[in-house]
Amino acid sequence: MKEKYYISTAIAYTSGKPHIGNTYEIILADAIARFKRAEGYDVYFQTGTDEHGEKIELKAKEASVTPQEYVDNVSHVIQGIWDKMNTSYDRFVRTTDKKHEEQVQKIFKKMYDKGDIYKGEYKGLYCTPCESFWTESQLVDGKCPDCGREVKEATEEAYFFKLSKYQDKLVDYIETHPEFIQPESRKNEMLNNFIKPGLQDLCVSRTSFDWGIPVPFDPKHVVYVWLDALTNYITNIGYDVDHPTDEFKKYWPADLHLIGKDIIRFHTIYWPCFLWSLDIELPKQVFGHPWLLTNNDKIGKSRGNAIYADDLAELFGVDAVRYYVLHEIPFANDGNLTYELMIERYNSDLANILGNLVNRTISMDKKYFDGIVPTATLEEPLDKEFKNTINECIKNTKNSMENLRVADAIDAVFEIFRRSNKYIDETTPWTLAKEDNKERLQTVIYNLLESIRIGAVLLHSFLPETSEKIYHQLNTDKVSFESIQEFGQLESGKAVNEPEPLFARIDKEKFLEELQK
Ligand code: ME8
Repeated sequence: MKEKYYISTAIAYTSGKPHIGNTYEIILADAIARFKRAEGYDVYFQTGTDEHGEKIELKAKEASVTPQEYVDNVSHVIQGIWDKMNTSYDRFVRTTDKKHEEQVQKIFKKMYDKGDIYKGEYKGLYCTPCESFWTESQLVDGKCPDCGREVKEATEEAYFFKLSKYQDKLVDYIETHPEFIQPESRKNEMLNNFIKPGLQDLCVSRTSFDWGIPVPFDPKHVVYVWLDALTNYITNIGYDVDHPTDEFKKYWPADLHLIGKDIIRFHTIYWPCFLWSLDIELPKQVFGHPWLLTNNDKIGKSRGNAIYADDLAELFGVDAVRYYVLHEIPFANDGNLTYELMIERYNSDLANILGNLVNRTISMDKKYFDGIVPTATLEEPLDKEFKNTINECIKNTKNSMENLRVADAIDAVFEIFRRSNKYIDETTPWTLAKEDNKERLQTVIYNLLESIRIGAVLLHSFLPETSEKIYHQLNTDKVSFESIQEFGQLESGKAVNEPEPLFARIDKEKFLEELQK
């Protein structure tokens, strides 16, 4: 029996097309899911779209379509981008799925019957023309931020969830489960800034708009969008209030909820309390990844600086985009994206370090051995050091992935390619050829081909397409993690395929000029 591993991303809002920052998350999750599969886990990888709420209702109105038509279209666009980026999710879920909606209603009812949801009054500042409640801090010059008119104090009937009931349990849980919130700095932020100062009961229904799941026993209310959205993690793997399915029993608790740092609060405060209310175990870990900025600025559609993954993929190729975002966003700090940086990384890492290495090595094998993979027979002390470094890199990649340090992991893989380039400089195969030192030349070329194969096997989780191109050029089907446990599994005597450039160098000036146009 393979051990299961359930990983999820946030479900993206269908208010508009997702930018490269949102897309980073699915690529990050994909790298983790692929790596876990390669390690032998039975992976279940879930993503999807979050489709209810007032904002979407308004967007649909602006576009003169029904909310359902609006979300059908945007959800389709989002899934298209996830597919374009070659992400290997197992299920793409939508909160407008009937099955999900039914379960959310049952969940709401169960919490109500248990006494965790009660009817109360929502007090706030109300703008009558906009039919909206605002908090003091949302007002602009004391007036409605949408229409600029006066607001007045008002109360509205609403349902509340007893968050306060779970406060002590939550503090205790977070303190005794240091792995639950990652990175660690976020854990302290949640405890000290949000939970310990006191949890207030949460308003979990709205009557000011319609585009939501109706409260089953009081349908003029719709369920608060975060209660609806968070439960996607269980409703789509067969959770049922009355009869949890085998699939649910198999995959829950989730091993990892991968989300952005701005929504950690919802996942580590509301979500645990909702689950406890349903008598369900908590997910094992919530990882709040940092953000991707453009020109060191927050990406926002309204700021006019949104960059989209599909546009970048047209310009640079899918794997170059995957490489950039995975490599440039460290574990706990925001990353930055500009076209200049993207071109620099592309040229230095992908075209030079990786592309050149593969091209030179296969070409040398063609030139010196007619493309036949030679046998390594004349080892020198340098080779031992070389192989040790490769083995270290394998270990470092695995350790980094274990700790979700994906940027470090991809760097460890590239260390294999860097070390291999250095090995070429150290051994100078062209001199060996000139000196007719055939045995040594065979060994050197073999070691290089084998290190490229090992690198490609590890690279597969991050840049699957590139990795498969390398397998093809090497003409090898030795691509499992078992096959890299020991150096030397590439079969001698087989012929490699034609070398083909993996990444053509980009002329930065010309490229930026074209882009301006
Ligand atoms: O928050 N860089 O959806 P969403 C990296 N529907 N990640 C970013 C980012 C950036 N610049 N901007 C946003 C929602 N994200 C809810 C989730 S889950 C039950 C409901 C991340 O479309 C963000 O943190 O606004 C979130 O994890 C994901 O993109 C989707 O954001």
